[in-house]
Amino acid sequence: MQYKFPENFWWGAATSGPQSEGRFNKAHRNIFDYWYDTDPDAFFDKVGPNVASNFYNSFREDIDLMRQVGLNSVRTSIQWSRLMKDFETGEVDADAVRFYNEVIDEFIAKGIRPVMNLVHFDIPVELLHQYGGWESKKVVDLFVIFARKCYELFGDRVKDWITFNEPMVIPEGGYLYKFHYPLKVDGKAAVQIVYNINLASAKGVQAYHEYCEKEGIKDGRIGIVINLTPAYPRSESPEDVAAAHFAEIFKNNAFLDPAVKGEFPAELVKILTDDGVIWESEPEELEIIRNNTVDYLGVNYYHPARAKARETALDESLGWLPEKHFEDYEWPEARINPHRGWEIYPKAIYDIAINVRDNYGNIPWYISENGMGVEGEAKFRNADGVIDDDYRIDFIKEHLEWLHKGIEEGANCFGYHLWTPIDCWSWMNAYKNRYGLIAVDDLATQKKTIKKSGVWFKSLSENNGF
Ligand code: BGP
Repeated sequence: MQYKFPENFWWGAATSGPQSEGRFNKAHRNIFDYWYDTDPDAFFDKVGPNVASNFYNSFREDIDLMRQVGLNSVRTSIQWSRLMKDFETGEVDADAVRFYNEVIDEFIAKGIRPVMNLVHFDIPVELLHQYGGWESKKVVDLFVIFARKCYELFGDRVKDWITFNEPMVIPEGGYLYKFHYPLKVDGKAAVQIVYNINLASAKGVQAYHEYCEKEGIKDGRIGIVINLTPAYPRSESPEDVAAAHFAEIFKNNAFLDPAVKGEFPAELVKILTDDGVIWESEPEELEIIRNNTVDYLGVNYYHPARAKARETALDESLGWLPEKHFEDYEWPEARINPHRGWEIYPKAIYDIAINVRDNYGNIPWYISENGMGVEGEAKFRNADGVIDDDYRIDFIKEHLEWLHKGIEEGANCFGYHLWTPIDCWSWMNAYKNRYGLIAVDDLATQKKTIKKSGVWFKSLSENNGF
């Protein structure tokens, strides 16, 4: 064996409620449910979240498949729009409580550690329509009501919590680049949302620590999952380096720094102030952010960013955009995943490991998502009906080699989660790109088959390396 990982390493996979459960028996609609109901054409093949991978109905079989591919930990999310009957009073939906209780118990019975996330891009659509979603601090307070309920209901068994998955995607998708509902372009709102979500996450951390204190729970912890896209400059010229630096502090540090260090990067605050788009903040909120940093960190890593000094004019009519300070650069040597269009650059995982080691107090962290989306996977099915996805095995190995190097050099990384256990529904792309260790062979029948990578992942997990 060439690559051995630390003891008790998490070998797992991640999914989310909206992408796996299906909309069965839901108390409310989230923004994706609503978007699909009002504009199904926006989704690949017009496939929406109605069935997803049917986890609501087949969670026992699905969790058994997850056990069969060797997962010792799995992250999913509790849907706000399923759990809460009344967002203000905190009244919960009885069927949702039953469902999440049974899911959590089933994971534990199968020897899989459940990692529970609270927001995976999804908020109940009423909170968007009534209050303006994350633009509003009212929604921050309603989030705390939801978070508290989750801890109270499930915190006796769930010991690993996450406040938000990839919080930056919320302003990017919904308020800058129009790939998520509400499909706005409003840079100032996006910046306020960055702040409000940081505040919500800190309040969620605070509420969890209070809950543990009250219940005498000593082994619980709470973190945040951030999609880190290290930004590499086109050249060593000061202009390109400054552009990449801005991309880095806007895309990554705007969440990483408050979550881990309790403060926003001063340089970012200055630039946003100079640009006239700085968020509205109160001293007591900044105090909450300062005093409620996370216990651990999840890092989603798919691809790096590459930046150069801006050369082409921005469309002024769009108002302020972060791209004022950089321009995306297409590195000619980049290896691109042709299906998803994302660059494959495994070394960035090592760079992240060293950055967290040196600049973030070597906080405990894990890779909470990494993976390869492939279109038309059915063509790789062999005579036995199994998808021969050697490309996925190679992709994982390459990333693990760099992660291993980081760990050997002192990175405090305790696990690796693949996106995703079972092919699942993806936001706009629906079922176009498949990521799972387990295939959904047919969306209509929901027949599921372990892929070659699933068999390999089991040996990876059992051997604690490869
Ligand atoms: C991450 C999200 C996941 C998942 C994944 C794959 O950003 O946290 O929810 O969707 O990306 O991306 P996609 O489904 O867009 O191909």
